[in-house]
Amino acid sequence: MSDSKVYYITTPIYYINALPHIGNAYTTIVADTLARHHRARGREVVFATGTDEHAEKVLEAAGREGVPILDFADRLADGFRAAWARLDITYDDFIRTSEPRHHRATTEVIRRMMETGDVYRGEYEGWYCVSCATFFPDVEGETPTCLNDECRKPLERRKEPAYFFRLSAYGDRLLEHFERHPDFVRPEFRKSEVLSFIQSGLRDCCISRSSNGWGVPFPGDDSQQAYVWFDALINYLTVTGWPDDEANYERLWPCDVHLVGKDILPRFHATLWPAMLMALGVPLPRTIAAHGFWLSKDRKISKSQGGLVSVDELAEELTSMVEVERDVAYDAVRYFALREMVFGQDAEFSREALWGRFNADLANDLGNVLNRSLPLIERSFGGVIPDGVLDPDIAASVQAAARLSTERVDAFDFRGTLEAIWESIGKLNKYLDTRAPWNLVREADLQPAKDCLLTTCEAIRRLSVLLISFIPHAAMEIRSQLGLDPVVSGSISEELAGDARMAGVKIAWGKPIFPRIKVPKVKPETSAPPTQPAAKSEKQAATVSYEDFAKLELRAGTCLSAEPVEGADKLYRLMVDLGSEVRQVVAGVAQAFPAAELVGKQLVIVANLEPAKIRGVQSQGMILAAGGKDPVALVTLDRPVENGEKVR
Ligand code: ME8
Repeated sequence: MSDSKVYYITTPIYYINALPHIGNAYTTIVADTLARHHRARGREVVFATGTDEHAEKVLEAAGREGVPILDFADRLADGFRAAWARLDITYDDFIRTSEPRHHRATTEVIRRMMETGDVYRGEYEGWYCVSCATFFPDVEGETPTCLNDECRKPLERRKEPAYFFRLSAYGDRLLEHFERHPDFVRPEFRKSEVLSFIQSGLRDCCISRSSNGWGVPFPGDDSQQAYVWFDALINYLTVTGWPDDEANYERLWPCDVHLVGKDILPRFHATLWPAMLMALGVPLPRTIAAHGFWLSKDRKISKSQGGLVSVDELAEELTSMVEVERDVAYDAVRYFALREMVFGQDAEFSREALWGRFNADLANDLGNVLNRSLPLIERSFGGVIPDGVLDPDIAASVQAAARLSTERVDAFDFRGTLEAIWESIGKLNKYLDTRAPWNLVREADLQPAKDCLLTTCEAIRRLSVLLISFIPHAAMEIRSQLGLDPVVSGSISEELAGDARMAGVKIAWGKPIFPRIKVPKVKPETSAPPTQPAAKSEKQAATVSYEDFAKLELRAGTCLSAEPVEGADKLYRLMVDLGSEVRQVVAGVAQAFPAAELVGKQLVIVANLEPAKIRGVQSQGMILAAGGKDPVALVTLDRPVENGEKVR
């Protein structure tokens, strides 16, 4: 990788026949993560995305709505921009193929290729899929369907004068390029499909069609316009300012990474596009990285197949399920997508898997590290991170996560990167379990508690630097809670070098960033008719069976913090450490006990109570107290036990 040149990264430009779904969003999230990560490594980055507007299906979609095509295109392009803004996608350029700069670049490409004889006039006769915007000259049969397995729509017969690109002349040069540049297509296993496509023999490619007024006019022939794929691929050059802005072109080109889905790799990005560049005498991009599909019940999620789900919908659902900031909900979807999919392979999408990751990785693993250390610093050290000595194992595990992050991001292994970071978070949680700083703060010698809390805060600071490319808003919130500037000022290596920087910092602990979500119960397929409820209700008298009692999960938990709930003078929001997790519990004991009396006490918690929102605050359990509605005494244990221990 050359470090002097700008790191130039692109997504496919998306068709605007519908707004983006999780599939388009995934490619864009990956590109954004790469862009953020490389910026965090101190490189200048140009990240481009945009919209592919000249497809026939776009014209058809506008026709169905009865809207002028330009208005339709403007609306949809704005829709894409707005969707990416909600996801905080940090693109530097948004290219629309209807823009004059793109028409200029496409026209110039064709003009130059006509000059060299790489583009010539002929006649196209064969089949065409409108939905995939693809010609299929070789298909047999009376009414064939599209060769793309995911599409299979009926093909249209076309016979028209057309211009061709001399693709057949480039097969050997393409194979040679693959041979010489092992990183040209990533991941490695995606290459074989491309090679067999090229080895099966390349035919010249029809690159024009009769003009319908919605496309790049063919230079010198008003009856024709550029074939949508031919013009779309050129967008990557348009962004550089080619052919007019030589300085910017030199700054950006060759592109470092074209990120694409596997559907548009073999035929288009790894064959047609490099051959076009060879014909122009322009160097090829360094890498084309192709990922697999998000599937829903084993079928590709796509605009034409349905089964669509948008990131907005998912984030919206999360915010309705739990008290979580909107930006953080979007981060949770980003996290899920990057963690769940092995880059290059297909992955099944399900809401249950998203919620599972939310609870296990974000609320539990990451959330617990914060929720178990920051309230303790607030309570025992006046909110100022104490000075101490760093634990070398924890420090080493964070450094290992940083090293692996860089290596794995470079290998497009985003899941592996997150696994490495989470391994370090797991170690930090275990460290807190064994050191139990909530007990150490009761000792006469506070130094071990100080060492532990400094180690934890320093590790979180460093991990926030690694996390910021993946879950930017949550990472910024973590940094704010740590009392740091949410924006990381230095590069990853600067931020991770040197000694601990957290001693003496005043933290700003607020509330959990990722509270656990209550996962909706799956409705049974068939529900039993409500017959004969009497037998049960008769038993509702004074006694309960042992089985019923045993359903209650009572556990010991130390109260880490107690804060008043705004607008409710009887309520506290407690953070309670249950050993493997920290719970937020709303308790109506504020008038009976000052907060200081609760903090540090080991209480008894009803741990399997259905979560509920009390005065808008999520409560994940209940503490036990005597005195009914007006509590007078807390149920505590007469000697300390491990947090999370069952109470019977
Ligand atoms: O093909 N899973 O645009 P497009 C994962 N305009 N990714 C998916 C996906 C899924 N189920 N569905 C779509 C085009 N994608 C052309 C591109 S580029 C010069 C022209 C993603 O709107 C994936 O990146 O059909 C795929 O390649 C892209 O969206 C296709 O988007």
